[in-house]
Amino acid sequence: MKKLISTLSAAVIALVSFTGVSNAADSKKPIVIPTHNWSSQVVMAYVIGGIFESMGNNVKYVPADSQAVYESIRIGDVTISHEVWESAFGKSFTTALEKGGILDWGDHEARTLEDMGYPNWVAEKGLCPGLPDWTALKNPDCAKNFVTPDSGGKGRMLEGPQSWHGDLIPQRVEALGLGDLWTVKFAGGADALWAELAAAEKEGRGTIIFNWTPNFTDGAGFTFIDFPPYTAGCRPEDGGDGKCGSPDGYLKKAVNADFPKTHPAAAAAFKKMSFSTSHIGAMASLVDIDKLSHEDAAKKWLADNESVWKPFTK
Ligand code: TMO
Repeated sequence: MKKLISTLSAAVIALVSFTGVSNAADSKKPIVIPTHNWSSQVVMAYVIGGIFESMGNNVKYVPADSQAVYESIRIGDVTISHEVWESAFGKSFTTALEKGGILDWGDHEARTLEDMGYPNWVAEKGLCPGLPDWTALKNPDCAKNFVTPDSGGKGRMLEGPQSWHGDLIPQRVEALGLGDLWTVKFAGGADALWAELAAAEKEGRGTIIFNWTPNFTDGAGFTFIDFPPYTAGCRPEDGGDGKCGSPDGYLKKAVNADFPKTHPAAAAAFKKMSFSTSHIGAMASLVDIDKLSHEDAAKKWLADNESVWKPFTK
């Protein structure tokens, strides 16, 4: 019996040390979290950093390009990405995934849409009858209500920074035969999109901007244009003709392949993390409506939502 017990305990010790990954403490080396140039992403960076810190981890934040970050994760300069938006970054993410060194760490509950649209008062004022059907944009009487001093007499659409989608929207406008009536300008940053909404309303002119959901505008009367449906391969970068809108997209998480080994507890918590459309909309609202700093927004979100995030750490 004694022999059996000692054999058994030896086996248990061997098993524990062999599978010791789940027992090992997280490395004290900082988990590197990237920050990009839209509000929910930055707030969520601090939210997730705060969750990791509550588990005893060290974190570091680095500003990063939202396309190049997947290569940075792959080679280990950045540890995680917590908002991989399919339409904007799916291609860069998939390219890194195929090279190796980065892992798909699952989806948030929220689904995403990233596309051109307009505040509802544009439709209510009758500035472009037929919207949200994209074919309404073929009408010159619509386009003329969207002219700005810099648009050369065409209707203007305001795209986000070019780092998000390159020439996706100008290509689409051309592919759909709208190039004679519409021109696309790029905003320097997200704040310029929100400033454009306010300016257009004040001036009583139409406006079409790039926007996305989840965002603070979800409850605020914004409508996305219905372009021809997205299908796999429809974009020029995938060999298609570009005559398509954006996908009903995923919102993924990704990690450096070593993260589960160096920080097993944090990696397990991050795998469980899943935020909903309303969680992410609230993170953006705290900055874009309530005007808190990103850090303060994250602190407030964590304090108000312990029942959401504490279970991720268990
Ligand atoms: C990546 N974004 C949320 C700005 O569309």
